[in-house]
Amino acid sequence: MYELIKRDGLAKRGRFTTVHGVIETPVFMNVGTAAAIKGAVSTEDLNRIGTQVELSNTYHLHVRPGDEVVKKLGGLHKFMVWDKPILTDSGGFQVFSLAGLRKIKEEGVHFQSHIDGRKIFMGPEESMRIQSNLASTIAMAFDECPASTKDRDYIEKSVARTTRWLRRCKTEMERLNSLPDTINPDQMLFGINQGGILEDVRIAHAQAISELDLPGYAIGGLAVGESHEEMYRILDAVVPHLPLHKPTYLMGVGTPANILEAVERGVDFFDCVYPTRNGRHGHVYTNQGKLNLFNAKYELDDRPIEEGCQCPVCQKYSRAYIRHLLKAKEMLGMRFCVLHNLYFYNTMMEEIRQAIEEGRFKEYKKQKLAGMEQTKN
Ligand code: PRF
Ligand code: ZN
Repeated sequence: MYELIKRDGLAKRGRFTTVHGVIETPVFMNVGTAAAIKGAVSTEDLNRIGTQVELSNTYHLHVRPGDEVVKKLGGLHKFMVWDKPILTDSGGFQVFSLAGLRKIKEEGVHFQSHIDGRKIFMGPEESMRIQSNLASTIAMAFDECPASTKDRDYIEKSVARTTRWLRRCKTEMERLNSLPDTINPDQMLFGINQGGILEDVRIAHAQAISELDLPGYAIGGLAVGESHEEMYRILDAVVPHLPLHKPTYLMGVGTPANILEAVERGVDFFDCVYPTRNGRHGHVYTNQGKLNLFNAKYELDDRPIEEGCQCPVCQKYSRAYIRHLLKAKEMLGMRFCVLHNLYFYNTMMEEIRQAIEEGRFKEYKKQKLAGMEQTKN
């Protein structure tokens, strides 16, 4: 299913074939947590700007509208009118970062909904059942992402439990895929590597989960408060211990610079809220750095966000107009910034793929970073 097309140093140019179509890697997955890209961007927009994968969240969709509702409506693809691949995160991370009072036990996690305070229990089996109801292309394993401040003893115990949870996820997913009323019987399960910033724990865990022979593996527990250098050090250590001929996914990362560094170390999949979140705050990416469109200096600037950008916004609208929309709190201002930013991220991935194919990734990375470092706010 994963074809390694080309290597340039450690960087991988891959092709991952799914029942919902092909994913060319390295790829950026566009975050639509609650089956919506924040900033009033539709799946039609995603298609228009040439994106490949959408990402949603088990926890959010379980709380609202409910995965049973989505199942009754034919699954997430039909519900949000998107026929390309969808990856769903397992809920593990969101439970730890969002939910109120929680208690972690061997069977799973007891916690309170961030919407109405209702008591919820989620373990590996519940997460797999919810993701099976959503019928995403790729389901993520139910893991614990321990805080970066936890000590070695805690991390080791947590990682061992995450491994036991992964075996339960695999068993449950196989069972669900064989049921007659399952919407996507080809749903795939990706394992998640954890271990904080302890290289030895990370490597042992990567080896243990690789034995389960899953179709892909993620690296979780990074970009949670450690420095960029620590994150790169962990990637240097762990990526070589994950299967070369399967996709590697770095969860929740990151800035364009983080993505370039991780691609160089062999990562295939990324997701991050930055392009959508920054766009909603009027921060837009360009090859000359990030702009804050609220800045007074754009009041009379009739140029597009970025000269030469082929996104639907830059074809027509000026910085001055978008600045006005943002200042007037018109939703259209946010929408324009988010569309441009998603286009920027997805186009960067396309440039990365091209550069790897042509064996000039290092050069491309250097030039891209040099441009973006001259941030002119
Ligand atoms: N686990 C899961 N989802 C995640 C993470 C994780 O560790 C992260 C960490 N950056 C983002 N999303 N399941
Ligand atoms: Zn643009």
